[in-house]
Parts: sequence; structure tokens; C-alpha cells
Amino acid sequence: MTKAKGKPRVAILMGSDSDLAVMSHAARILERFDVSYDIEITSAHRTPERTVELVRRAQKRGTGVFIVGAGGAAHLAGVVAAHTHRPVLGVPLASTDLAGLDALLATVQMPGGVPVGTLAIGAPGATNAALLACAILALSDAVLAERLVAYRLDMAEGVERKSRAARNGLRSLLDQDPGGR
Ligand code: RP5
Repeated sequence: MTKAKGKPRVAILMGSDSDLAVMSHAARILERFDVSYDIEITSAHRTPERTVELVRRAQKRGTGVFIVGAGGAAHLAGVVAAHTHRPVLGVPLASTDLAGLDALLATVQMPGGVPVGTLAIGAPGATNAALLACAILALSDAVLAERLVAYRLDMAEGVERKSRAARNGLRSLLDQDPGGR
């Protein structure tokens, strides 16, 4: 499935439909930044040939960055990295009783030579993988670089807004109960 206009600049791959809810956080960021992407389910062990085919096809279409989410033994990102020289960002997912620690270790511990840039477990990792993909693409895209700057400014303003609201909230709490305990 291709989302947003033009050839996909980013490929989001995940091992199972059970990964979709978490990996949608990456898609949300790419849409916010108006970065075209393709999103596919493929598995390193259940559909090994499909995985290689998707990577080859994405490369031919000019995809610049791969975001790969998987849980459990989580070898998908490593397999993708084995078939491309483009940046691969791995998102370990908490889909077993080990709560993502298994996937984190499998994704982060690539032997030297075939890198997978590994993000945090779960939704924060998916969000940051997409932001990092944007940052990589922004090296040769000034408009995207400006959007990243605006995103950070927006985040900083959000913190200031929350701080003001917290001060006001505290004021009214103290005013309602000036004696305290
Ligand atoms: C991994 O196994 C997938 O990435 C998923 O996180 C996990 C469980 O997959 P399902 O059994 O839910 O399809 O390959």
C-alpha cells in the first residue's frame, strides 16, 4: 500500500498485522511531514522471498530509508539491511512475554558490518524512526529540514503552554484550600 503522493521515499515494513497499531505512529509522522511512504507486512521467516522482493522493488523506486518493526526474535530489520545499502531503522516491538526486550536485543545486536539503527521499543521508537527518516531525507531537502525545525518549536511551545496551565492549576488548588494540611 502506498500512501501520500509520488514514489515512496520511505518504506515501512513490519512482521505482522499485530504490529500495525504501533507502527502507525511512524506513518502518522510521515503524513504530518508530507513524506511519501509505502507500508507492507512481510516476515523474515514466514515470507522470506517476499521480504527480499519488497526491498528490491523499493530500492528500484528510489526509496531512501527503511523503517522496520518486528517483535520476538525480530530478525526482519537485519534481513532488510542485508539486502540494501540504504539506511535501515529498526523498531523493536513488545509482542511476547518478554515485553520487547527480546526484539530490542535481536535488533540492536547486529554483528559489525551490516548496521541497523535501532530505536526505542514500541510507539516512541516508531515515532522517532520516522523523525530520523525525515532528518536523513532533509539532508538534501531544505523544505523538509524547515518542517523539522518547526516541529521542534511547536513541541517547545507545547511545554511552555503546559507549564503555564500547571501554574494556573496549582494557583486554583491553593486558592480553594489555602490552609492545606
Ligand atoms: C514477529 O512476530 C512479528 O513482527 C510480530 O511482532 C510477532 C508476532 O506475530 P503474530 O504471531 O502476531 O503474527 O514476527
